[in-house]
Amino acid sequence: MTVRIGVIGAGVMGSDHARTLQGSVSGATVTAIADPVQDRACALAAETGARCFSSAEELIASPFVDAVLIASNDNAHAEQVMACLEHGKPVLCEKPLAPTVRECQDLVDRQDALAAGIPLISVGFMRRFHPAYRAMKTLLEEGAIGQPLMVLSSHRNSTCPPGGNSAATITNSGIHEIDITAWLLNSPIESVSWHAPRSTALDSSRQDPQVLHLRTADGVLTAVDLFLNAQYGYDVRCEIVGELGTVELARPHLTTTSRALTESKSYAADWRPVFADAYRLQSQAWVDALISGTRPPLATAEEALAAARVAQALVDSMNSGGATISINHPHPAAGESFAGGKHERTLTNVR
Ligand code: ISE
Repeated sequence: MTVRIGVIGAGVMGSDHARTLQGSVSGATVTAIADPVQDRACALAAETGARCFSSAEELIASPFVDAVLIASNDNAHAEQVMACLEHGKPVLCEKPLAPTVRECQDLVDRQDALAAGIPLISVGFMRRFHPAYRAMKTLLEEGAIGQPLMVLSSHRNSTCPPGGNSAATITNSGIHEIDITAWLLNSPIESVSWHAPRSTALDSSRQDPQVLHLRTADGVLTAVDLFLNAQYGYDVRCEIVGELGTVELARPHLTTTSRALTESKSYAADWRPVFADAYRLQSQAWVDALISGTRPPLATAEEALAAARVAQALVDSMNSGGATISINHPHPAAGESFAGGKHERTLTNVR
């Protein structure tokens, strides 16, 4: 069986997903591309052997589309995912599922009301498929570094496109750190605070860098620096410090050059080369599940809702000068579905 996939969005990520699905994912074929900029949709469609649409709704309704991958602007996600639910089509939506808690909640509620058996919504928190993050999680679960105590992470883009603001830094980029932290530690984030150092003069649209503090239910404290105009390259770091040792993500260098008595390492310009395997493995896992009629092992709508609640709390902290904000997760939060683990401490116990 081959799953006929329609890709919404022919920009940077839509193009990357379409090429990966068409060229490197078995059991998948890209049959449709939609983008409001029709020329862009048609150019990508010609490259991948698909039809092009200017309307996402038409693509979702098309009889040539069995499943939909959404890589459009974040603000368009909720409406497009809702349309997939109404057409009963499985959808892999790029993170964030939607920028607001309200929209994520509406999607979770609608999916629940449809009671389709296997949930239709999967969310593209692709870091969960990155081999190095997976290896770190396995080492943690095996007790290699004892109980984790703190996590030190960095998320640096070389430059950031115009059009965002400080909140978008959290809902678009910080959301990865929110999801991967809860997933790695297998514990939901229960309180956060937001901090701002001096801001770079190179971007007047937002506070940059930002520092996020995330406290999980197990009492681990995570500090993340988010710097979207770091200039020197794309750089993601993560070190977990435990009672017996540490485990660290391998650095994302593409090459090391030795020359003239000097060793130098090159960075990627953006995340695509760094996470290429993760994107491919995630899409393959999704397609495999669609073919076998099983639950896709990707992030769920409920986990994306939990991440949106944490992002909202960080924005609230930002708007209140860095106050510590608690989060109540009415749904199972990221991490809990992986081991069904119970919280060791409630927030009131956190010192
Ligand atoms: C982008 O949308 C991504 O998803 C990248 O993984 C992330 O590193 C970047 O900051 C986001 O803008």
